[in-house]
Amino acid sequence: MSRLIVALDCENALEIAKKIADYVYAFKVNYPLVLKKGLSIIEELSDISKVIADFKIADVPHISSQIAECAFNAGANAVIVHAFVGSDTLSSVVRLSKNYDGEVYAVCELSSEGGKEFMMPISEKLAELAVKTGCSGIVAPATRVERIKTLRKIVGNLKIISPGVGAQGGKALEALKAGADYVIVGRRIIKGDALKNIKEVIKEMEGLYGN
Ligand code: OMP
Repeated sequence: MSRLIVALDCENALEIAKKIADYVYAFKVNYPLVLKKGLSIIEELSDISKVIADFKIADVPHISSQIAECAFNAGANAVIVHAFVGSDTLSSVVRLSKNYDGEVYAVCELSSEGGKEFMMPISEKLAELAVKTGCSGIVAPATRVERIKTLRKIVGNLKIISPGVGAQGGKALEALKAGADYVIVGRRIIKGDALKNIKEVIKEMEGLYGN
């Protein structure tokens, strides 16, 4: 099974999704796409594959769960929430997700340089919170694979999804070897010939697939 989540951060998301669906575990949609195309894009993509709605939810509990509800009603299989908002918000989104058999991923440490400033010093605590509140998994940076190793020890068998591969400098194979279950890849695949690019990324991940 594929261990690739493709971030469809582009306007021709649907066209690309149709071309590469056979090679992905899930598609991830973010604000720019949904703000341009509307929530209906989640519904359209959900006919093709699993969809992770990356709204990086970070509000008070009753608003956060309403945001998640919109995503699940549109057909998303999972939502991404910021862990730093605390246990009440995480718990309210997890509770809501159960009505949809949906998954909740908590961001512990952003893959960007800024992720080192405030998040890295507390990301182990955030990972503990994700476990305590019943999240399905966490988001941890492929740009700093030693952090994936550390966070894996805390989250046990929760899923780790890991962005920052390709355009941000991270390597898919290294992130997976460090303990990520899935890597999230955007520009490295969606810019240019997506089918050719995804095959190249899969080649870079070879050795981890059982075939
Ligand atoms: P590329 O840099 O083009 O591969 O895109 C990365 C995708 O992963 C974007 O959709 C980001 O919003 C997302 N992302 C990060 O880049 N870093 C993080 O720490 C967390 C995420 C995320 O939650 O998906």
